[in-house]
Amino acid sequence: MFIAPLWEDIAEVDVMRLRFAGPLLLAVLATACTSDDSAVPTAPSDGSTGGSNNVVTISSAGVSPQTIQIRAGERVLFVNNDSVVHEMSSDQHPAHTECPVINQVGNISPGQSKETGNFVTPQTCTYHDHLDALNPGLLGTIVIVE
Ligand SMILES: [Cu+2]
Repeated sequence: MFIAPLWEDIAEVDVMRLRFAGPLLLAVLATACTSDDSAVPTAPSDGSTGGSNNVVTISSAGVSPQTIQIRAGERVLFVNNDSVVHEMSSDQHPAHTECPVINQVGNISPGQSKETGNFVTPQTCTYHDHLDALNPGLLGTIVIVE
């Protein structure tokens, strides 16, 4: 057997490499985990919904909650759990000019979720379902605070 000793040498070198590289790899991984953990609590600054709080659900009973408070720069996610299409639009009907970012939701199909644009100005915005504009259950209010 001529090749066997050579293979053994290579195997030994690999073991030596692992002995040196192993702890180094662990240290790198530990550092990466630490930096990931410190990034988690950082508040979003890009106009995100701010987590799962800014959600309005539409059902056959109407919108819930009917009044939601958010911070300036945030958006609202509308979730259509109803079995029919809705068209969430800013007041006043039919011009929809009070808070135009709400009009980005617009047509929303059953099972669909759609976001408003960013609410930048502290104010109170009201909206309705343009396809059912007289339905009081589908009237809602978004209060934007500083
Ligand atoms: Cu309308």
